[in-house]
Amino acid sequence: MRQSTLVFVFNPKNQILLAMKKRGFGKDKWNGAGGKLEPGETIAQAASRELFEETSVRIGPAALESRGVLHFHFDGNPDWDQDVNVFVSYGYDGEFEETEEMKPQWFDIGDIPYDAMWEDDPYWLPRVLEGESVEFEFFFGRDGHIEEYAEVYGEIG
Ligand code: 6OG
Repeated sequence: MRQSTLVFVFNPKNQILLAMKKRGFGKDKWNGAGGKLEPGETIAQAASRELFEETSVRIGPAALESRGVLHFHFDGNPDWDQDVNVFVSYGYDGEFEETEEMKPQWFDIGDIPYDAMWEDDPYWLPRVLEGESVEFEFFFGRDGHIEEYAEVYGEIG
């Protein structure tokens, strides 16, 4: 399946960096930064590059902590299917900036805007915030809502 990345950065005030996607897939939703791999990149390199391109925050690949993977399937749109590799980081360089694609903003951990995020996020993001690694499978129906989901148990890379 197509590999993609998703990065959540935290600041010393224990706030989480989310970005409003201004165009394309996931438009008008708050999410971490991330996107598809380019040829020759490792998953962590792609996560680091996408974070910089979308928010101007620089975090090297080695400083990103892997927190598991989400397998997404879209009924009727198989080219959207993707494995989203989740990372967190508690340190960063620079200041975030709005870019053409994303409008970044810090949120208090207790104030995460789940109503304006992907419908799967409440299933796994709270667990990642607790320090866990997660692996889930989500099946989205043609109406854009979750039809079925399952946690995948086993070794998580
Ligand atoms: P581009 O295809 O625009 O990157 N992504 C999802 N994130 C969450 N939280 N839930 C989903 O449920 C997602 N599906 C994809 C991966 C798309 C970005 O959106 C993430 C990428 O960071 C369906 O390059």
